[in-house]
Amino acid sequence: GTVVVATKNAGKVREFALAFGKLGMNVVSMFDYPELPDVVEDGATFAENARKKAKTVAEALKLPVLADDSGLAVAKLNGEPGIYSARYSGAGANDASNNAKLLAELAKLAGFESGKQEPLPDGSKLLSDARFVCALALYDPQTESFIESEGYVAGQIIDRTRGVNGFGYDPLFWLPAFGRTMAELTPEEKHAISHRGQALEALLQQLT
Ligand code: ITT
Ligand code: NA
Repeated sequence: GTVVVATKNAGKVREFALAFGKLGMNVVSMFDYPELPDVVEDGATFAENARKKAKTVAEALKLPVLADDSGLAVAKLNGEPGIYSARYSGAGANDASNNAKLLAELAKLAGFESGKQEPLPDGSKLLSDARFVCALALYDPQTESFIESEGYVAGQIIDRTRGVNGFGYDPLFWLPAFGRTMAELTPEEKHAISHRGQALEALLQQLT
């Protein structure tokens, strides 16, 4: 079968295609429906935004639709950028400008640090605890009902980008258990531990 995912994020599309491909399903995204307008993400939470994206697109297509709202919460930034992760660096934001903004915000705090953090072997330093959050919502317009889930992964923000896999903040997201950033994991490794992988597993549990 086919799963419609209400996203215009190519990184998310790749990850859902990998996951659903293993289940023998293929994924279509908003790249396949260019005529549909963008959904305004004005919710106060990841879950609210995911529900709005899923319901809006599902009602337009008259098909069940899955949506993902996700982001990065950085402890030393009081949980920012959070639900504003995609637009952290302002108008025209992209992954590179958002990563630069994150390092700039953490650099502002560096003067207050005691310097107790030992550098890693390559000289890099870990700047803050952080976690990725993913809220999924599947809306069925026929039954007018949602199935929802959330997933999380804990890590730390490293002071320089490492790795080329994944997308978004992955090159700055250090996983102590791997000794690598999320962008240094293979797609399979990322899916096995990521916020999105966890959320998808929880969603599938509810469907079976
Ligand atoms: P859609 O709303 O069209 O799905 P989007 O990119 O605007 O695409 P979000 O509003 O959910 O999606 O914003 C999520 C942002 O959080 C995304 O742009 C990334 O910067 C970041 N993010 C989410 N998941 C991530 C992941 O697995 N790895 C790295 N960064 C991630
Ligand atoms: Na969002």
